[in-house]
Amino acid sequence: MIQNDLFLRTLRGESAERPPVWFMRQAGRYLPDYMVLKEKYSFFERVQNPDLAREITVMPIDQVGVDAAILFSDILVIAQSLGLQVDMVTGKGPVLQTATTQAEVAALNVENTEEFFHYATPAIKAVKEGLENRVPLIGFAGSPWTLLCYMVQGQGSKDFGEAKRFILNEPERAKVMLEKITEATIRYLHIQIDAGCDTLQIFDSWGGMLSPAMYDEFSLPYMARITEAVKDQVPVILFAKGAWYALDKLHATGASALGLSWTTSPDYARKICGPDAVFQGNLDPTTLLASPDVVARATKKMIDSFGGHHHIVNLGHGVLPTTSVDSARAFVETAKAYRY
Ligand code: 1CP
Repeated sequence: MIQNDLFLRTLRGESAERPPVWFMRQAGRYLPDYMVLKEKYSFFERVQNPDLAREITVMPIDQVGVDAAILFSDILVIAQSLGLQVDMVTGKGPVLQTATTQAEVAALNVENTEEFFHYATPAIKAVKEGLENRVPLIGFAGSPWTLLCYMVQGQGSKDFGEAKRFILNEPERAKVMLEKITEATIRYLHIQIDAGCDTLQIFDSWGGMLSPAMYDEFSLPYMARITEAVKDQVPVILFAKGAWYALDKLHATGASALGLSWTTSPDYARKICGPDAVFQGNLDPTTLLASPDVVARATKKMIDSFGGHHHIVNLGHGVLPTTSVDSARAFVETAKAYRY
């Protein structure tokens, strides 16, 4: 049994004395002790070595006191498992081998999933040991559309113009690719569940870059398939950043909670999804660049705006690398001191 099960109870729609709190990208980026490990080991060593994965995943539990842990890994591991080279380049971010031609898309190998992820089970088991049943562990994957963005563009981008050109010019080939990513993702999530992840989040970080009609065609069906494949085993959180127009359809997938970015108001989300929906979010991450007392006031106001129930406190996107540990703690402590 997990000692602090506030997060799991909230995901089940049960009432609670206060909202649970964790934040996206809490396991890397801003903690000084993480920076030391980052200097010493490559990114994929940190992901694949069970001792390093445990140390990094548990760090924010010990140092900032969040109510849930998120496995240290990256969404781009699915691109690797399908056979593409991924390099994390210091100062630049991820650089990927791309797949756009018919032959390159045909070569993406779903059958390699279990063999590629041989490291994941020992890493997750080590993390669970390190957590000592204190808080639940969140496993995760990227959405197929967000993965396609990187696999076509080859790196991060402001507009993912190459990825959009690809789905416009080659919609059928794009769908073959999205199918393959979906299948590999479902297999990988089953590995995460079997190894001990208590819940899963799907990051559709670039969902909101699509028009509503394009979202219905190129992202939603694959998010729905993934949710359907795992939701009877663990609660699923869908975070489609900026895709406020799809909230009703994302809710209809049967996911346990929906993540909101800071551009979506809780009032609007509750109106669209009804009073029983559970939401996660949605403080603007740049707020944490302010001083701790400003952060505390803004966090309290944000929690108030969710109306006193069915809420998981989080940011509206990942924590920024320049965030101070004191401001991150002010965010967490404000949520922990809150009472409904
Ligand atoms: O060595 C480093 O520290 C490199 C920075 C880094 C880190 C810490 C990358 C490269 N990935 C990660 C870890 C990571 N990524 C986690 C682990 C848990 C945590 O930090 O709490 C998670 C959940 C992710 C998810 C992820 N990776 C997303 C979805 C969430 C989001 O922020 O939108 C995305 C889009 C990525 C891609 C990625 N990986 C790394 C970077 C710098 C990026 C963004 C690239 C870009 O588009 O510019």
